Amino acid sequence: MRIGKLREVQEREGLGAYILTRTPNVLYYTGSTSGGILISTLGEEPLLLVSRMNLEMARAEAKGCEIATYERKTLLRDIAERVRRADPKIVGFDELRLETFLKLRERLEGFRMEAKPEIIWEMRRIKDEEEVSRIRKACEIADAGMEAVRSSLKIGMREYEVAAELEYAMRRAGAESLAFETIVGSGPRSAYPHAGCRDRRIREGDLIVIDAGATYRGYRSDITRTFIIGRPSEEQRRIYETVLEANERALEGIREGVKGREVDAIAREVITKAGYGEFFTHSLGHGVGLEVHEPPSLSKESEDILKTGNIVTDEPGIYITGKGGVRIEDTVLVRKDGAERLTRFGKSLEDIIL
Ligand SMILES: [Mn+2]
Repeated sequence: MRIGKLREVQEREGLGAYILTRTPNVLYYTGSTSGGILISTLGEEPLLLVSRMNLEMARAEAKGCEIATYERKTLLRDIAERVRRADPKIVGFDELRLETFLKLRERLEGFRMEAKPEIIWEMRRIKDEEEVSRIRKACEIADAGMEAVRSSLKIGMREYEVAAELEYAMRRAGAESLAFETIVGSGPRSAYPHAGCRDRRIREGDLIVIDAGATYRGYRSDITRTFIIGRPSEEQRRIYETVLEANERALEGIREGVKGREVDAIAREVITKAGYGEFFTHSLGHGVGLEVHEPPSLSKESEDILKTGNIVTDEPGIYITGKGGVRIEDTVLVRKDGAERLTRFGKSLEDIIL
């Protein structure tokens, strides 16, 4: 059980009590999407405090913990009481709003409180078989969304209409929700990495960056493809091929034991050598799981060392203001000797020229 493993880590770190407030963390350790506050102390059974509204859901879903309801007025008192009973050397927590932290610290006078999100991420970043299979399915669903784009995208459509086709196909393929708000950035708007989705109509010669993902049984996927409608210009072709090479070379570099920043450097070097270094304005990738942005990070500064079971994105891009942008992104599974690409939608020029 994951919660048992958390207690082992708590023992190792001297965290007699650990408070989890983030819904994805509560889900990870209990299996319930009820949200609430999970308090793990050494000695007693973990306690999940949920709102009255979510009590039945927690009862049906949560495993390995005692369940009780809380009232907003008495929540901090209840947490403090449980924590005090464990008499911990250190009280760890994943995340607290500043105001909550200050109030709770008052109630826990005499105890040391420490933000320790890393002990959770240490576990969450290594996906077990069940998690991998859910993310694999979320990636298949996202691929189905891209197929729908390829078969429906036409000149004159508005960006939100393209998003609608994609999202409908993902729902039909089993998405329980979107992994995040779909990005459809066309023409000059493709140069905005976070373009969102507007009412602009697609025109001949546009680059169209589409970044989307699905959630399947809590787990997410993340894929970006850039489509070109009509005959690409020489420059569009050069930019596209540079980003594709960066994406593929980085993919070849991903394996257990490699540092996040080393993989970022592989992609960055390809783009810099082609003369576009200054236009690759973000990091190469991030972990994906219950959330769409998780550790480990593939960035210039990242000291994260990749391990078997990490699932990360590989998403280089080039963005030229006024002209447009290209991003190509896959979700990939880190293995001992290499990476397995979980998003399978084609990315050669033939696949994306419409
Ligand atoms: Mn991403």
